[in-house]
Amino acid sequence: MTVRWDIFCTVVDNYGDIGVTWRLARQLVAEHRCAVRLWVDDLRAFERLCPSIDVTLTEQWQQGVQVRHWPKDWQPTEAADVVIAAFACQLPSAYMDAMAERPAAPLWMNLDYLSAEDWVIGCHGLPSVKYKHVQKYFFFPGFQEGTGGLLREAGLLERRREFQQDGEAQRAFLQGLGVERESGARLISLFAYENDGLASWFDALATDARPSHVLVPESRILADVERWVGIDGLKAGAVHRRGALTVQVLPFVRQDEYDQLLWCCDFNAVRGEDSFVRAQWAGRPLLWHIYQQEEDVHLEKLEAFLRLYTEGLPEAAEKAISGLWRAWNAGQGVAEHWSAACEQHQVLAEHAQAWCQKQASRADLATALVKFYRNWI
Ligand code: TRH
Repeated sequence: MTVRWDIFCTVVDNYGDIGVTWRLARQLVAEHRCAVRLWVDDLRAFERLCPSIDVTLTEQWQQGVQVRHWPKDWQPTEAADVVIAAFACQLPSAYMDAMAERPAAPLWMNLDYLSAEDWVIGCHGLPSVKYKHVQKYFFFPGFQEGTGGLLREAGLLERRREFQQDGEAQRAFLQGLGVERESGARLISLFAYENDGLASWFDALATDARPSHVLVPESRILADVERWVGIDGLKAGAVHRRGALTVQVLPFVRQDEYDQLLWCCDFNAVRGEDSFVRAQWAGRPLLWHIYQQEEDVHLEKLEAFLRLYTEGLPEAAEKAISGLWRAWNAGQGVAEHWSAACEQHQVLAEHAQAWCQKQASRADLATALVKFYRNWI
């Protein structure tokens, strides 16, 4: 019997909420034959990752997923067998009543934000609150045994490896974005929040002996890029050269194309949650701009991840990557740290591959969710 899933997503800001839930919904359909309704309150954010979304529709099918606009004025609907509230979003009260009225209560889970902190292991899978007799559970993604794992589609690493070995496929992909890769140039993708440290990084790249080509999808960091370049209103397609650095603005691409962009680059600057995980699956060195939280709690999350990620690295490489990440997240100058990371590039590149393999040896998040449901019934 097909298991019916409802995934609820409120777009708080940015693209992580919809990015994660859209990825999960597709995987549950494609790999676990689930019937999935994805309820999203902001179809415009969704449209940026998936341009085939029609923002005027209340209901539509996309890649086997039933996408439903989550209206403020909720209309009665039957509850599914498994209900996922992504990132602690509040379900409509009429829907919670529908859950309680089912002959058999659904499995209700909160899919939490990703964190490398140790406490996650102790909380993953625990019961949370109850609504009437319907029990809610915590489901935590994570990097360690005892967590829900990371989203990773079947065959992802094989597809990535094939693409990375196929120079022609990469050239054609980049050409489609208007990018001509100069031979010998370091290719870098840059997706980040506003960051005062950007100018110091670009200065270092511009005066470097090796040329760099930085690809910047239209996003929040663009204002800092404009300041450095000295031109306002940069749009996709804009190319600026200074010294050894070429900066090129890209359009915001489809989610699967973003993967390919990461796979092409020698180094990826990413942010938030989903792009951060995708950069790890790219198997290349990365720089993470973590989502800022009140009272700087994000800095503890950054340190927790660094502790795990740098395990086994020689001291010089560990210092180089940690220094770079800390400076970037503090919005400080990164020139010195960048140069240290470049010196360690080979070690960091091998480490990125090893980390990716280690993470891929564990069950992926969609499989873990399905297993959680099977064990629960
Ligand atoms: O957009 P984000 O900053 O989202 C954030 C984080 O998830 C954060 O943890 C959360 O608290 C906050 O939202 C509310 O970064 P993230 O998570 O990387 O999501 C970006 C998504 O956009 C991801 O799915 C990749 C996708 N993307 C594209 O599809 N095309 C693109 O060109 C780019 C740059 C990204």
